[in-house]
Amino acid sequence: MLTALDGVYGDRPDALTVAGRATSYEELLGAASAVARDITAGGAPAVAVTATASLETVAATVGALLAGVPLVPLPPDAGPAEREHILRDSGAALLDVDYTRRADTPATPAAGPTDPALILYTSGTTGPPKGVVLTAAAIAADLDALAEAWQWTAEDTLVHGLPLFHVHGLVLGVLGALRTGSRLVHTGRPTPEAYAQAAGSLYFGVPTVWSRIAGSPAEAAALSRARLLVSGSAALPAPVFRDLEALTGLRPVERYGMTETLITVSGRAGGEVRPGTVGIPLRGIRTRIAAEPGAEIGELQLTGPTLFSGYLGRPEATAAAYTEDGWFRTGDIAAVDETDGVHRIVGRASIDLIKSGGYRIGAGEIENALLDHPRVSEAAVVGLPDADLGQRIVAFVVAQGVTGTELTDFVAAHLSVHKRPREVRFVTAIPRNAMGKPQKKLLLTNDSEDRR
Ligand code: MCA
Ligand code: AMP
Repeated sequence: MLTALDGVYGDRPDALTVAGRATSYEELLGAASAVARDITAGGAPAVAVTATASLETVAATVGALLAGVPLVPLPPDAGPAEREHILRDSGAALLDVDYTRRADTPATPAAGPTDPALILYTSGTTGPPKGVVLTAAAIAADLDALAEAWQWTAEDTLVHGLPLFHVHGLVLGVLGALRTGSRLVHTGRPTPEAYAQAAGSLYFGVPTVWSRIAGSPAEAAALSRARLLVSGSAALPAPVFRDLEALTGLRPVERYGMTETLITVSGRAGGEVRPGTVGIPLRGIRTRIAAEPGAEIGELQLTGPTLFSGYLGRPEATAAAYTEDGWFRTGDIAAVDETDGVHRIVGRASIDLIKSGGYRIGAGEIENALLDHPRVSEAAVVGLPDADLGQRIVAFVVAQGVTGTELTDFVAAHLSVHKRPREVRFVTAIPRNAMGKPQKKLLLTNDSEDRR
């Protein structure tokens, strides 16, 4: 699975650099093998790591793959409620990784390709996050298809600074480098300055990162030496696309995916790229649009070898994610160009799934956290358009004797910092229909309430 660790691409002291610390494949394999031995000795059904941007997280991931025990990466900014939920739901034992401790002999991989390799927690419209189970086979199929689409090879230096607890940063951004043999520079944080300094050939970012780079012309100009800029996790605004092209001479390639499906549709290196489009299906992926008769847009559904094996311990939720004839329902609304098959993501079917800074956040989860505050009697959460984040989380609450900042800090401490509302609006009542269901569409348009 991790071809580079087999030595086929050679080695170098800075094969990987994470947040300023460089390491070779040999050192990584030694550290990961020591972790693998601990995992095997521990006997837990899954293991977790606090997924800071660090070599320790990389060693934990590789160690778990070698031991054949699924890894659960915990968001490092998660509060106690979110951490406890993830650890309890997965049954994972928390790893303590020391990167300086190395095994003398490399561990031999113990897992088969169809065993679970990663369990990534992701939000639905309601309730706490669910564990998405991904096999090594699904991950390998996705990485190979992406390598083909992006002409991604051991000649590349991949640069990004994305979090290591999601598909984008961990699967593409770390396992992708270890499978293709490309050098990896993880910048710690995805700042324009760090991206400019890293001198890569291939860059990954979420639209918020690209928008910040487009707003920093000197740093953007340094990326003109790159081969390919890739954007994903949310829609790249057309003005950002154009600004990047003007500043770097490169037309960024967009790709589309989900935690449950991995990356399924992408633009091609060397191919024609149009702003606002995400390209064509990757090798092995079939897509279809479930549209009403006469309509051109509808839900994007897909099948292929990169799909997850289910939500951990939730067979009903897994079954509900598929159509009767076995296609995965993405919940995204899309259109496909009749002539060239290029896909365009138009939006999401549910108002209750928010994408902010590339993070997927369920409105229900934030509402439940707010309702846990003793001063809050009602809460409705929506994503409002935001120039920097794509959408920003706005909480409408009925509450007394508490400030917006206190409620923001409450959510940041209980769930995670990146799930905090960026704005709290106090209202006298949440608009509801005759059934008592919040009418969130009214909240999206009604901007007249008090802001505090
Ligand atoms: C602010 N901070 C706080 C609070 N307010 N801390 C505690 N309590 C508060 N109330 C602090 C934070 O700790 C942090 O500190 C600092 O403020 C900045 O945080 P924040 O404003 O949240 O960060 P940002 O600058 O807005 O983040 C933008 C970002 C980030 C870097 C683009 O959103 C990001 O990394 N996004 C990537 C998401 C991603 O990888 N998604 C992929 C999902 P300090 O700076 O000290 O830490 S996978 C997926 O979607 C599919 C498969 C796909 O297609 O890829
Ligand atoms: P996640 O589960 O965090 O992996 O988020 C998956 C969601 O991100 C998808 O269902 C889409 O709504 C969104 N997404 C990912 N890539 C793109 C893209 N290139 N354009 C628009 N939306 C995207």
